[in-house]
Amino acid sequence: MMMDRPSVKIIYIMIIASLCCLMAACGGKDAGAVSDIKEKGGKERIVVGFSQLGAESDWRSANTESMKSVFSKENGYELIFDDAQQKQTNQITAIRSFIQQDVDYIVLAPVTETGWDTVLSEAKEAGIPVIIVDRQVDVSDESLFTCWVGSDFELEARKVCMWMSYFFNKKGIKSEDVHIVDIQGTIGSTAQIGRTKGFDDMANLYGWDVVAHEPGDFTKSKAKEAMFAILRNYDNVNVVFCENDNEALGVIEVLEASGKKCGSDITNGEIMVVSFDGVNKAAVSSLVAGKISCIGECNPLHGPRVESIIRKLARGQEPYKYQYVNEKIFAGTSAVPSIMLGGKEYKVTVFNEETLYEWPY
Ligand code: GZL
Repeated sequence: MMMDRPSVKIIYIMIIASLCCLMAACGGKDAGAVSDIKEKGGKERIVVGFSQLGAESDWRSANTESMKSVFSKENGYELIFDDAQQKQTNQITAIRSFIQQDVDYIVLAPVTETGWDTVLSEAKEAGIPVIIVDRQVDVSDESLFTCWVGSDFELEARKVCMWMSYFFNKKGIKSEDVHIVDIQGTIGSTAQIGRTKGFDDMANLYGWDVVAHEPGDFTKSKAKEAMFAILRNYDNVNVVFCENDNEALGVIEVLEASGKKCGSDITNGEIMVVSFDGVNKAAVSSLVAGKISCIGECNPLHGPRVESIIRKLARGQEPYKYQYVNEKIFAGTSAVPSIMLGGKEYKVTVFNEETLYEWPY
């Protein structure tokens, strides 16, 4: 029996309507999004648990911001963020919570190097990859973490000390006339261990008089206490090696309050201050003003680097176990255009008002 035209027409409409409903049932997302979600293990979002050690410095804040801006809902992630307030026990608790929530990846910025074996074994047992970022962990079995990305802190220190050596040579300052103190970062952190080792090795190599090491915990307040103690006990210090910018700002405050001038002319009584990070705006302004003579860059923008690792893992690829970030040397003067270290030339980036204006932090 031949169907009349209206019946055929109705069937066409029903077929097209069914196809539209089918498309809508696919979530209405374009093919790209669906394949992208498939790439992320077929879930609606990738869940990342991030244990951040604290908020002690501008570097740390920039590092947190970098992670949060990358692991956003818009980018297809759910970020579970925990600020441990400088306490390893809080980080261990956070990691256990991430395991309970069965996150897809754990990212850990460890406050110090030791004490991670047990909790990382629990994460491994749960089959959750752990990415270490910034500082490192000292564990008995390197299979307890998937990989690490961060800075070479010892190299940072060697570069800043080499800059000083070039500068002292250029100004005719003898090594025995350099009386230097080290305001250390959080004791036991990779950044402190590396920067202190680089400092000690280079000071020894060049015969500088190392007057003292004082813990400054990467904070302005602790560094002020340390500098006050140094001024009470020593009267010959003419160079202060600060293991981060926040410490350097505290040191400058104390030196200026005690009537001293911060600058590179140590032959005529100024006190040279050098530092690390290059994230704190006030510190970079002090570089331009000449109150800080040299800053070893320590780049905090690890968010994209960690995401690149996660995408590799999601594709079944194996990232490098250790990934070091390339970093520069910043100075307020062009006296030392570049340094040679380990057979490699490092050009010095000279900061001025224009650089300051464009500085991204
Ligand atoms: C270095 C980082 C250090 C910074 C400090 O990567 O661990 O900790 O240099 C921060 O500013 O507090």
